[in-house]
Amino acid sequence: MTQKEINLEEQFQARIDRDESIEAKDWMPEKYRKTHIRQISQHAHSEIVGMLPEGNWITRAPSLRRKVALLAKVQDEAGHGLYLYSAAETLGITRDELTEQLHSGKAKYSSIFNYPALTWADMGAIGWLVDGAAIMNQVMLTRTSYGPYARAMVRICKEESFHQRQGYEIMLTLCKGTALQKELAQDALNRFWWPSLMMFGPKDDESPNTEQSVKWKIKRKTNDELRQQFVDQTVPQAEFLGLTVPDPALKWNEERGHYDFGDIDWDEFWQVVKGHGPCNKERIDARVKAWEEGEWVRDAAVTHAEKKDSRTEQKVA
Ligand code: BYC
Repeated sequence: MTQKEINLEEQFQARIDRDESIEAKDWMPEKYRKTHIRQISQHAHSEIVGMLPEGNWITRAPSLRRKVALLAKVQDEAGHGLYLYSAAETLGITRDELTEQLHSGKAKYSSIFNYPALTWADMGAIGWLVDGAAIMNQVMLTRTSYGPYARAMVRICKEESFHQRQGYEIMLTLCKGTALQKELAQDALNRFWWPSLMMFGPKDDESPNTEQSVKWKIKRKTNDELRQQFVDQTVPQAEFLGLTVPDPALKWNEERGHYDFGDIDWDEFWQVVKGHGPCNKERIDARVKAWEEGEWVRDAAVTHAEKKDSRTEQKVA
C-alpha cells in the first residue's frame, strides 16, 4: 500500500469512528465496497427468493383476509429487494451482474429459504420467526455506516414489523383453535426454530467477516449477540402461544440474564449454504425461469424508455 492509500484508510476509519455516514461518491477502501456489494446483494437476493415459499401459499390462504395480507407481504418483499438492488448499484455493480451472480450460485442468499413451506401454519412460523430474526438483524442495520443501505433499512424495518405481527397472529389463531390446528403450529415451530437461529450466520469465532465488519460499523452487533437477543425475545412469545421450543437444553440462566440454548447443527447449516439444502435447486430454477420468461418485458421497458427519451430530445431541440 502506498503512503497516500494508508492516509486515506486512516481518514476513512476516523470518519467511521466519528459515526459519519459514508455516501456513494465518498472515497472508501476497495474491501469496504466489496463487502457491501456482497452483503447488500445477499440481502436483496434473500428478499426475492424469500417470496417463493410464501407465494406458493397465496392461492391456498384460508380466508380472503389472510390472502390479502399474504399478498401484501410478498409484494413488500419484492419492494425490499428492489431498494436493496438499487443500494448495491450505488457501489458500481449493475443489476444484470447481480442477477447473474444469484443465478450462477456465486452470490448467496439466506439459508432459511431453502426449507419447504409444507402447511398453512408455516406462513405463521415464517412471519413470526423468520421475519422476527430478519428484523433483529435489520434494526441494527438502520445504523450501518453506508448511508444508502442504512436508509433503505429504515423503511424496510417498518414494513417487516407488520410481517412479523401477521405471522404471530396466524400462530395465535391456530393455537387458540382445534387440537389439530395447534398441532400444525407446533410442527411448524419444530421445523423452523433451528433454521431461524442459523439465519444469524456462523458462530463469531467461525465468522470470517465479523471482525472487520464490526470495525467498519457495517455490523453493530455480532452474529452470536443477535442470535442470543432473538432467543431471549422469542422464547416468551412461544410460551404465550402454549408451544414448546424444540430444544431440551433451553433454560433461563439467572446469572447471565439470558437463555442458554443447545448446539446448532452447523453441518446442516453449511450444507444448505453450499447449495445442498432441501430446496436450493428448486429456488434457483424458479428464479432463472422467471428471469428468462420476463425477458420480453425488460426489452419492452427499455425500448419504451428509449422512445420516450428521444421524443423529449426532439421537443428540446
Ligand atoms: N445464509 O462471516 P459471516 C429476508 C455466509 S431475511 C446463507 O458471518 P457476514 C426476508 C456469509 O455470506 C434474510 N449464507 O458473514 C425475511 C459468508 O459467506 P461469503 C436476509 C450465510 O456477512 C422474511 C459466510 O457465510 N438478511 O430477507 O459478516 C421474508 C460467513 O459468514 C448465512 C440479510 O441478508 C445464512 N444465514 O454475516 C423475506 C441481512 N449466514 O459471502 C425475506 C444482511 C452467513 O463470505 N446480512 N452466511 O462467501 C447480514 O447481516 C450478514 O451478511 C449475515 C452474515 C449476518 C447474514
